[in-house]
Amino acid sequence: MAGRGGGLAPAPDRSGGSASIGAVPATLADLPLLASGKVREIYELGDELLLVASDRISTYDVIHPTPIPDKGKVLTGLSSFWFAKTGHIIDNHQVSATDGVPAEARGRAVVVRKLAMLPVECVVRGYITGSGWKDYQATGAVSGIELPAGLHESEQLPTPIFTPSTKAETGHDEPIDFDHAAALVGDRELMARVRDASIELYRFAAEHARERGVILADTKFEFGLDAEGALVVGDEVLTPDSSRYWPADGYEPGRPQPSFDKQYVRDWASASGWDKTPPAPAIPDEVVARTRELYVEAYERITGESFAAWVARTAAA
Ligand code: PZK
Repeated sequence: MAGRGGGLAPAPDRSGGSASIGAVPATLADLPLLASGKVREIYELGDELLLVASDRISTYDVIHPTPIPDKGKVLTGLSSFWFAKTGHIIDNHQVSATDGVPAEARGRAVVVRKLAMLPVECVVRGYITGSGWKDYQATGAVSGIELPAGLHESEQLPTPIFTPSTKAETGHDEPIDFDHAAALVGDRELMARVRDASIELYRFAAEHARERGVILADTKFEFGLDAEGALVVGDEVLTPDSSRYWPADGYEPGRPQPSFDKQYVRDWASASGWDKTPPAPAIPDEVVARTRELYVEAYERITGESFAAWVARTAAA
């Protein structure tokens, strides 16, 4: 495999300003790393970007040293599925899951258009849980939206609500109200379109998932403006990492619900005696295997196609 270190090969020429590069880069190591998140990376790819999902998993906000095989492919396949299904609601940044994707990243990476990202996290909640439940208990409201009295933990809300938050560089995102989000974006009319698109995407996905036995409790979107100034949804959408998916079977308001994908790891991690501060413990083989199965099951339930079909569709020639 071609490495970074040899110093024999010249850097690929990415000048010229064409919309896409000619040859597919051999390896990720050949690409400039633009940003690294807890579980994924973004690389420069000529005038476009390569968004790569890893197999890393976090519980209680800490990354475990043990990967979940195929998790990155499942998340990329799910995001790609939703992008393809929701173009009637809003345009998205995805260009291709094949053309331009290096062989080693096939299935877990997509080429995307560069956007000017808006500086807010666009959360939609259909159920009251997590930090929303905490805020509701403390104040009766979430992101400035007053909710009915007497809601129970994990209860479905009368209507989905838009609860934006700041994008914290480090630490946790802070909930903000619509006015604060509009001020950060600098355009109230644009922010209203972001809110409406977010709620419409949530409604569409939650209805689709519910027909397949899965509750989409809440989700987070990121939007940007493309080269023409058009509003576009970016990042990954409606994946288990950006959303709370619950099995509909056994749903019962009044308590926290088990996560479709991560509950097995969380339960094991809790029982292990780990105090939930870094470093996270290694995950035993049987917990890894069961969790991988749950990710694959989520893909297959939601998309209605085999996970093997996604892998085959995106494999290098
Ligand atoms: C962009 N992020 C967050 C995601 C990370 C960080 N289409 C785009 N254009 C410009 N910037 C971004 C995107 C997208 N998506 C997204 N940061 C920049 C992020 C994944 C890994 F390290």
